[in-house]
Amino acid sequence: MRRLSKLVGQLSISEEEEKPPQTLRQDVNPSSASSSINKHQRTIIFLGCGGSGKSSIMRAIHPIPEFLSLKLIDYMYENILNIPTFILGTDFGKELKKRKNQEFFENEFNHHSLMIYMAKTASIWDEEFAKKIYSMWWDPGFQKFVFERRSSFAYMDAVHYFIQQRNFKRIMRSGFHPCREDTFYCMIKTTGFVEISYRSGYVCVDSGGQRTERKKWPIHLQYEEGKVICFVVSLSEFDELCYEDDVTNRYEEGLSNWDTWYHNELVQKLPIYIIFNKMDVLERKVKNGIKFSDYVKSYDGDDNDPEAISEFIIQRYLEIDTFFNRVVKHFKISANNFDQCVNTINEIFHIDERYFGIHDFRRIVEHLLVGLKEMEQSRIQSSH
Ligand SMILES: Nc1nc2c(ncn2[C@@H]2O[C@H](COP(=O)(O)OP(=O)(O)OP(=O)(O)O)[C@@H](O)[C@H]2O)c(=O)[nH]1
Ligand SMILES: [Mg+2]
Repeated sequence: MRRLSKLVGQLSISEEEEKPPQTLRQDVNPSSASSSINKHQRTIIFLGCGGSGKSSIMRAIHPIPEFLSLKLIDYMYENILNIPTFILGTDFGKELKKRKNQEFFENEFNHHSLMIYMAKTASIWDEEFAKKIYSMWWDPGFQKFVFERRSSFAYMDAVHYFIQQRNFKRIMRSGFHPCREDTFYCMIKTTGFVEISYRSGYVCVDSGGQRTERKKWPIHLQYEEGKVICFVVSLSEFDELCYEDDVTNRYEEGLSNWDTWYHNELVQKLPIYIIFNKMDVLERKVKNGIKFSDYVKSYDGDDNDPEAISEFIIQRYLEIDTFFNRVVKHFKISANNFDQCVNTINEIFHIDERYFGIHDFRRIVEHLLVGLKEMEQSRIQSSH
């Protein structure tokens, strides 16, 4: 039997809750941010929208120690319950009440009994409740309902892992110790910044990617020698809505966020890398028959070809960089492939060591190019 501290709502670790595990969150104030970076160290600042996989990449290269991973167990429970709680507590719940029970659940559930069970979880998660939740998640009617409305729910990637029978059974067992995969999939929205020392002299800084968190990004974007930016982009978010407003398509949000920060003058001073993440999730969605072109109307390629779709997305991002060619390199990965993450981060640090001497020279050339472009534009305008 487990007691949960908090069930409903978003999974950010906030100040009001118990002190978060040390390495999961670290707020940095503007004055201390740049001074915390040693002059001779190499630093990657991870930026990107919420859910793109920044923290997952950090966990892949720097596993959470066991004593901290135990603190994530409650969040795993929350990941499993978040969608049912959301469904029953919002207009979806009202919609369900109107529908005949059979249209929603094919098993023995009904809305009323589920509400009672959900209310019970506010304090206790026992064997009986775990069984109910498991069979609810695997009820074909419930699965269909969630699938149809998947664009409204965050947590899908985490839930997909936690409700698999072999994982669910382990998690429910008393004395459960999370393995590396469990902590990888556990979704906790990052607030503030999390700094890890990857190797001696090599630091990675994770940031929160939700809209409110992005306002804090400039804290870490002051120019420093040895600092680079790594944008993380999800390749699989095209059929999802932003958690922030439940309206904006996340693919659109991702592109416009990239466009905005690419042109930000702080970002312009730093070398940029892009990691296109969640290739495995994109492949799974394509396999499940979800059509990219239903969501991105400008795509006229093959909806059954994840490679073609990912290349299309990558080109949309890189075309914003056509003029300046500021993106040093881009990568396509699945963060659940830990070796791939380690190789990618090593490569960024390695390239960057070679690249450094010429970065300042590039910046001078870029300024000259901007000047030339503006002169050319004003010449064209005056000749009309
Ligand atoms: N299958 C799969 N899941 C992934 C991958 N990358 C991330 N995830 C899952 O996606 C969810 C969100 O990932 P996070 O790393 O928390 O996203 P984030 O960018 O840190 O989000 P914020 O902290 O809100 O800015 C987690 O449940 C991860 O386990 C991936 O490549 N494949
Ligand atoms: Mg995060």
